[in-house]
Amino acid sequence: MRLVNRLPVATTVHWHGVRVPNAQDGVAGLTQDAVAPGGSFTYEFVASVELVRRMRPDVM
Ligand SMILES: [Cu+2]
Repeated sequence: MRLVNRLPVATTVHWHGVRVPNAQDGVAGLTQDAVAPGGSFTYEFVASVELVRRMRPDVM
């Protein structure tokens, strides 16, 4: 999945509660740098049924 940040602030996608490779887990400042406005990041892992069931947006 490719994140293209069109927000005015830095962001990531965190796959909360889903087993993905650590480097793909999307915790800014811990497992990756936040994606700056206008930047992008490609998350690479095999999507499981578990992941598809849990996908939902959280805006903080
Ligand atoms: Cu989490």
